[in-house]
Amino acid sequence: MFRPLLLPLVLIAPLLAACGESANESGALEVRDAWVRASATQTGAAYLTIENKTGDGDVLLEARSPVADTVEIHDMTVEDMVMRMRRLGNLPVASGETVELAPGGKHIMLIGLEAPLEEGQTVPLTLVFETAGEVEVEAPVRAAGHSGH
Ligand SMILES: [Cu+2]
Repeated sequence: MFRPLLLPLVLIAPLLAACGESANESGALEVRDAWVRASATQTGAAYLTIENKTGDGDVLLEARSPVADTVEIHDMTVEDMVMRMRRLGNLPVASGETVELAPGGKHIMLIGLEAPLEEGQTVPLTLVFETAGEVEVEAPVRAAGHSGH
């Protein structure tokens, strides 16, 4: 009874894969408005907006930057009036979703800075997505008090 089911599945699988590819061509995964908070300490934070117009879900797996030893994806929450940061293993960006990394919330943590980050500098960031692959952005350094646009 089960054997006849195997053949149709084998035929359908390549068709599904082809659908996924064409959906990717209809839109892009866009990373925009990247900026890095000025820092005179060993750590810094980067903020940006990810918009997924590909028609498929994607996942931010990791981030890299030559200015820091370690780069992590963090989320910040307030518990009992205390700001707490926690590391996220990854950051899913569903189809059609726009995820904003902004002060007080999700951010890219730059740990072990080679040098202070001063206004006027630009920091290269590489974001590695499961499907879109590596996306590179140049993030200007802005004053510590900057809160967005
Ligand atoms: Cu953090």
